[in-house]
Amino acid sequence: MTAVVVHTEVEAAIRDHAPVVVLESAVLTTGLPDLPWADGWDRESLARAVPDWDPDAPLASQLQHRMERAVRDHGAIPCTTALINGRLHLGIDDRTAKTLMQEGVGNKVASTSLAIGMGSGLTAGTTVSGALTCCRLLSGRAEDSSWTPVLATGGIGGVHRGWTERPDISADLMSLGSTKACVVSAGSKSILDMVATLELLETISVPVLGWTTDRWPSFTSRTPESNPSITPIHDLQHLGRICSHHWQELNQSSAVLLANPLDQTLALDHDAMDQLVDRIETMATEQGLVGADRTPFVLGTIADQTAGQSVAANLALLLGNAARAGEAACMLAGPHLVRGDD
Ligand code: PSU
Ligand code: MN
Repeated sequence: MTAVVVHTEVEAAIRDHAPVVVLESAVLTTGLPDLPWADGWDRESLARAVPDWDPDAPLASQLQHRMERAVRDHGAIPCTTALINGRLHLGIDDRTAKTLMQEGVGNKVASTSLAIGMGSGLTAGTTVSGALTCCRLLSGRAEDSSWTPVLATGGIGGVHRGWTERPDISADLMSLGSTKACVVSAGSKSILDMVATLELLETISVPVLGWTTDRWPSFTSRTPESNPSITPIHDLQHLGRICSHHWQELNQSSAVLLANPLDQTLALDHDAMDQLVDRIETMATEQGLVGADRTPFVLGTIADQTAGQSVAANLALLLGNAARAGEAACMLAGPHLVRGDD
């Protein structure tokens, strides 16, 4: 049995130089519960954020279907990545997705832990760094070295608050510095040190672009004017030219990061969210929650305290990123990037 399983549709897409969007799956196993919309949560904000979402269907499973559909609706082939019983799947079918939701709950693998998970027969979702390892495997299979995948996530990992005491820096950053892929994200996790994260992205040579924005977005919160500035782009051709210069002419091996902000009318109040996250982080510390137990507690408590509004916003941004990634993948796979006219 091979340790890496490439879905036939994905294999064919790479052979044909077709657009592919790689999807991480840690959001499915650790970010959102695979349960229906909770009783006490606000159904109106859900209906506003994601029209025709079924509140009675399990969240994570429905999200996986909807993200794949958003990619397809925009002309690209989705490639959800996951570790299933120690085998790394690049592209999954419904049966594999079910195994992931049932047996992978609470588990995530990053570039650092993939080999350990494979050697131990683990079932887990992939983080951005884990999915970037998958991007590298896919690029290695393409005949044309200019074929580059696009990766969609909600928010990237980064530099954690308190890094001067303890250098907790997500492997996502190191992988972004060393993998050719265009990564679409709505900012970084709200529990991070945003300024330090942007500084480190600069250090590791990752160009950061903003889709119609010149500010790094604040994930599910409204973007304040004080956020770090980034380079705005307003059309896909501009993205295509920048990617072509970065990878083809300059032969750089880092990712290009495209920040795709959540529709600001759906975003939550920035200061209220910041204070809420601070309070919940303090609670987690007081309860001695560390490692794998901590994030589910923090995310679950934020969801309850906002009556599900944070979850509704999270779903909306994830689907928006999948759609934008689909468009970007089609642009990058296109035969003629317009060069030299910028
Ligand atoms: N953003 C969120 N929730 C998450 C993640 C991002 O709001 O759960 C996941 C992504 O998969 C990201 C990972 O790649 O967390 C980073 O985790 P770590 O800090 O352990 O590297
Ligand atoms: Mn971390």
